[in-house]
Amino acid sequence: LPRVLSGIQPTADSFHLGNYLGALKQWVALQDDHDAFYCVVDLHAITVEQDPATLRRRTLVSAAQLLALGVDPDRSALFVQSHVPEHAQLGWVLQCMTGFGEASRMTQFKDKSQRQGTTGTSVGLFTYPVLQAADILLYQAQRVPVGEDQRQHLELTRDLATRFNNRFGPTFTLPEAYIPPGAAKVLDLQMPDKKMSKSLPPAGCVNLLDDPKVTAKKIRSAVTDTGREVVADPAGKPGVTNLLTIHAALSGQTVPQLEEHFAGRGYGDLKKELAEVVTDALAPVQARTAELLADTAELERVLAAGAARAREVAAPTLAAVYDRVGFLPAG
Ligand code: AQP
Repeated sequence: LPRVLSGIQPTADSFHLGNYLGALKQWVALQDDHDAFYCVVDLHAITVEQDPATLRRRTLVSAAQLLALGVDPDRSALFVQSHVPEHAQLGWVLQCMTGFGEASRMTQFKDKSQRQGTTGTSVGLFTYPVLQAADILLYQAQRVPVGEDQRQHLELTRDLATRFNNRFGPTFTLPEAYIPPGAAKVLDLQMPDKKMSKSLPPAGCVNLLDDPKVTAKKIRSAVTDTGREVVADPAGKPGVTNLLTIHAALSGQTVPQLEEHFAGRGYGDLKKELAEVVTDALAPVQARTAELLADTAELERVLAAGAARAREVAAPTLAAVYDRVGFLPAG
């Protein structure tokens, strides 16, 4: 089976619709015909300042949501990144092969460091994409399901793999980004020129664990565009197009079908129906997440088994890397 790997940061109390439709939905689908490795990337989470108790809680909440969304631990290894020390170990080797200028060109770093300011920006935030490359290359993953915003990091990963292979001999599989055609970039409901993100004000971001009333209010208040017709037009009507894209991704209908369905009706109808579609889709996810968090024993068992399985694959990759770069065997 082809191998797939992806990760998500435990940096919020809930994932949002962008995370789900851009990435996590594909995580679930790919399990059917892939050997899947999925991780909660807590090492990445400390690239910005964290509160220890909050990080611990969010790591569990993240794992619970992944299971509730349909990640199946019998078919996929679900684990916490810090439980597999090979990530940090390979990360260091790859950092030593990354150019300073090359890392400086990453747009996510430019955006995030601007928000943090120079004193708040850690070196870890700068080398984040290199650790992400290590996450992927350790597992010899062929596919990486991510949203559009991750395309540049995937390119860096491929460049580093190629560089290593050319210099030390074939070691890493070259991975490809697996970006969904429909909802690769879910937009913020208040600022539909930006991707939905937990770092923007909460009104524009629909969280999977939001109360249904809160979700309905966020959707009702979504910024729409001038005009009245419910039609997709990414340049002229980004807000309405975004609502249609979310609807289509969750309801399984196509955007043209939805345009026909809403013909002669206004934005208010679209928002009302979308709120129902979203809250109906999220209700079982919320219930299952709560159940898993009420007694975390099962969750902890799943994560321990996932880490053991991950190490079976990660350890031989790291051993080959250490050997090829010239580290003396430990004996
Ligand atoms: N708006 C989005 N549309 C589509 N996909 C998205 N992803 C994130 N936002 C969108 C995808 O979600 C996965 C998890 O990414 P992450 O753990 O790196 O989270 P993030 O990108 O940090 O999420 P945010 O909310 O955007 O956080 P900030 O504001 O801190 O940058 C990835 O596959 C990502 O593509």
